[in-house]
Amino acid sequence: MMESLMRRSKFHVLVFMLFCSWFCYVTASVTYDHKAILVDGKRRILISGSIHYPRSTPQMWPDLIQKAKDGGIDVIQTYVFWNGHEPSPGNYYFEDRFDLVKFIKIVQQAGLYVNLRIGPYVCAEWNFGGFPVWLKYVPGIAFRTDNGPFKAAMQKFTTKIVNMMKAEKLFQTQGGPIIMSQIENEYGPVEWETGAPGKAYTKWAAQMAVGLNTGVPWIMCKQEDAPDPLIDTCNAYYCEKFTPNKNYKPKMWTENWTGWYTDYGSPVPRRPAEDMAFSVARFIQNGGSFVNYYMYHGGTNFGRTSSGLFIATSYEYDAPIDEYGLLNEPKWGHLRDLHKAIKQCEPALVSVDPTLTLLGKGLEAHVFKTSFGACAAFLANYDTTSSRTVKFGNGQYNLPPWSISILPDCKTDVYNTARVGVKSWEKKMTPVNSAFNWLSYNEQPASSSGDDSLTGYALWEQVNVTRDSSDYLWYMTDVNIDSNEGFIKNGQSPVLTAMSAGHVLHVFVNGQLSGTVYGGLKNPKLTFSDSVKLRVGNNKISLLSVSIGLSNVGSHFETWNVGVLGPVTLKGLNEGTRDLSRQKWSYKVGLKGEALNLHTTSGSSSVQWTQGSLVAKKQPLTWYKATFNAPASNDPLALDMTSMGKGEVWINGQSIGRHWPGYIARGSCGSCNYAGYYTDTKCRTNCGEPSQRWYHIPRSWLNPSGNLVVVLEEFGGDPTGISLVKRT
Ligand SMILES: *[C@@H]1O[C@H](CO)[C@@H](O)[C@H](O)[C@H]1NC(C)=O
Ligand SMILES: CC(=O)N[C@H]1CO[C@H](CO)[C@@H](O)[C@@H]1O
Repeated sequence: MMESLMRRSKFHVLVFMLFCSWFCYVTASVTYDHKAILVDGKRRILISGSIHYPRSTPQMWPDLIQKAKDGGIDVIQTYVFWNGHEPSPGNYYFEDRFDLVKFIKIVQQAGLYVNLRIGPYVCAEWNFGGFPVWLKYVPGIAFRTDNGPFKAAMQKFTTKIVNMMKAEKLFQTQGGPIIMSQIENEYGPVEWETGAPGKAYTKWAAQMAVGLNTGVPWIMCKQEDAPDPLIDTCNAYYCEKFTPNKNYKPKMWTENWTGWYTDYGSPVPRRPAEDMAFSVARFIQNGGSFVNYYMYHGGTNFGRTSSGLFIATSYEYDAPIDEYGLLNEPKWGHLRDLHKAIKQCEPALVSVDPTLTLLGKGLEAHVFKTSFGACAAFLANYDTTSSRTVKFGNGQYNLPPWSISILPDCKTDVYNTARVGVKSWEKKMTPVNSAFNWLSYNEQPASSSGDDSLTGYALWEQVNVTRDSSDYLWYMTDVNIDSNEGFIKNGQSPVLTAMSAGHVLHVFVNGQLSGTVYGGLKNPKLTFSDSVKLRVGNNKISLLSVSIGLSNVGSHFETWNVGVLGPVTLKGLNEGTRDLSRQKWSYKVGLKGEALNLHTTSGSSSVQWTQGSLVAKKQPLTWYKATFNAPASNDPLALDMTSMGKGEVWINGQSIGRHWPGYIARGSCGSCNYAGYYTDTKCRTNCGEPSQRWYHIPRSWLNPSGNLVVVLEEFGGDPTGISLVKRT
């Protein structure tokens, strides 16, 4: 008896294994049709959320992904960040925050799918749109068009990523979580501008991608002419009117903005949970089957990764999970409830196209009624101000303004997008430590000397010289003043004018700061023009030009310049105006403190720091350091930097990003009137306050005690105002 049972169960296992190796092999597939993406032959309504792996730490990933799963997310969408992975040609990096394979495996362990947007152009408010800076200096290159060197580099990197995913068996057809990949990114508008070479490039990119045989579909977002078999998808605040370019492709929304990014000097954008839910329900009721939240967790632009659009270090995006990994309520919960309601409708949604019935002016019913008895209905009220009661079937339904009710059985209203059943949480930042004991180190402004190695009789473009190895470039020159100069005799000062392509300029004359000017998001260009104190004999002019990352978007953004391109002139001399642009200039890349690695433990002990009452305050170009112990609780931590100007902050040698409060002009905040059409000039908060006050310190970067914090301050600030806070 025993024996025969065992034999029988062994036989079953064997049959099962045979069956599975045949059956599972045959069915592991991702395809699509006019309704939806089919996973293993089954149509799916998929809710996706963007989480960009380098914008959080590996220690945060499991929790973020679990919270996404609990919020009803099926798919995690991420870009692939080329410049993080290939810092110099052929030299690859896939560790720590750039451990892409680890990130995807964590998603897989949570039982979610991945939409991998390889790009490799990603935009994303990320430095240089994700392109490595060295790529710009490949001879004969032109980005994102029918150009040999560019296509070769793009193909090489895309192939590298695809092969890596294949080797780790991460595509769905190999048993992995990746159900879709993306090539290029929002190229449609660029193609339109580029013309024939743009069209040829689109074709090439699609063919190249398909040739990599990933076994899963490729998408192109914002690309109306995406060649078959690629799917064109929509990116916007609302996408319900979007139709794919072929009727056998599903209606998909790859970037649904949960908010917007923050830039220095602008208010912080917000998008209400109700409007977010409304837009998703509206897309689904119009036959949409894939929605992605951009962002589901925005995170942080650590280090120097934010782009030259004056993008702040925080990339919180008003996303359902906040920068610190905490739930942003009521948004997270309200969307979770929406996802539940949509999932209840899934059998009907994937089976038939909706029929539209008008129930009155601005009132619609979208009904998915199947032949097998499943029925789901969406009742919509587009009126932005008044509630309406509608008759539908045998029932009556009250619809608040600008809302959609979901009836998974065509009878019961289980969810309305404007009725929020979730409590909002008050987010608090509470100080946790007594004051830091700061030491300071003053960086002397660089000036020209006889042995400068970089010199020329011209003003050089900044990135050409720095290759973005630092935000800083010194432009240094000498000005000789004769004792006969009229301004000396009558006690006046000549006017120095320096024009720069961006982004910030500090002007030093004979070692003294004469002034600081900066551009902004709308116009990065700037001009310094002010009287300067010059003495008889030799004067040292030192211009410290500062970049805030490189542009990530715009027509041929790769050709946009940074730095002092001139002219640089001196007005008010006997000779009239002296043009300094073509005289001898010396260059120095980076700050002395950077070369000394002052942000690290070993580097910071290589110089003499000032302590006690002599610690510098309100002095430009100053480095500060202190040590602190980690607070015991597990609450997320941040530094309140309101008392400081601009610069960068490091914790135990790792950069938590550039700091810059960027005060917001009061006039730039509109009232929040989202109903109707959402635009990013409305719904902004924090007017009159800093764009960014708090800077996230990842817990995993801290030791229990003796943590080194180093601050580089350019403008001059008061370090005694810096405080460590916890987010609760
Ligand atoms: C770039 O830098 C080199 C020196 O490294 C210089 O010769 C050249 O003129 C610079 N070009 C521009 C456009 O600044
Ligand atoms: C055209 C446009 O505005 N595209 C933006 C969509 O949103 C992403 C994320 O914020 C940006 O990277 C794109 O530039």
